[in-house]
Amino acid sequence: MVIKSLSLETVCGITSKLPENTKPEFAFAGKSNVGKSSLINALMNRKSFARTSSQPGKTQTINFYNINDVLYFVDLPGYGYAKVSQEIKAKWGKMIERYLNQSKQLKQVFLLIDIRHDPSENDRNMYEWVVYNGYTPIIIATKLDKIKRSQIKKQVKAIKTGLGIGNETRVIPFSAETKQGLEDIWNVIEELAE
Ligand SMILES: Nc1nc2c(ncn2[C@@H]2O[C@H](COP(=O)(O)OP(=O)(O)OP(=O)(O)O)[C@@H](O)[C@H]2O)c(=O)[nH]1
Ligand SMILES: [Mg+2]
Repeated sequence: MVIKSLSLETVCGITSKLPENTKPEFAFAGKSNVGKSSLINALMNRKSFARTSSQPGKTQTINFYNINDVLYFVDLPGYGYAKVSQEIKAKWGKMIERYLNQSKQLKQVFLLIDIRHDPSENDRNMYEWVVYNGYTPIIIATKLDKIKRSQIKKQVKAIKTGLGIGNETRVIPFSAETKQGLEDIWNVIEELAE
């Protein structure tokens, strides 16, 4: 898809009302610092339209990016950020839950997991949550450039085992640095956006 226009259309905080969009939405979930905003930037072909940071916890709102007036990318707040209080964590959780539960336009959830690490308890909970709400997430194994080629298969398998998923769930290795995997992700989006 050629990006002709994009805008950060809606930013939702803990208490905000969620937008009732009429175009398909694609959501990106995952631990803080896993690379959600970087993936969204890669998809939009921009360096830093979605704010990224080496400090985890940057995206603390649900951000809706309007792409070409055709679809939305939804940047969800990262979980598992240690420096945030239990109370705030619980509120973010509720906000994500509310979104998964209420969105009428959500077509696909991409759950991002760092390709170097086994899924955490939080990752498993997020996976279960998405499934509970009736979606089959696609797993994006991020930071592909950080491992050797020879390790990819093993790490993808570790992610599948860690989440307890079978071969029906897709895992797409991706690097925001090399853009490997980007086309596969765009293909999924374009197919579902029709
Ligand atoms: N080497 C490498 N670094 C990456 C990749 N993707 C993201 N990063 C880096 O990881 C850090 C976090 O990336 P973000 O995209 O801000 O992560 P996020 O998931 O949006 O984080 P929060 O907004 O805190 O939830 C940044 O320093 C990025 O440059 C990748 O594919 N390869
Ligand atoms: Mg972010």
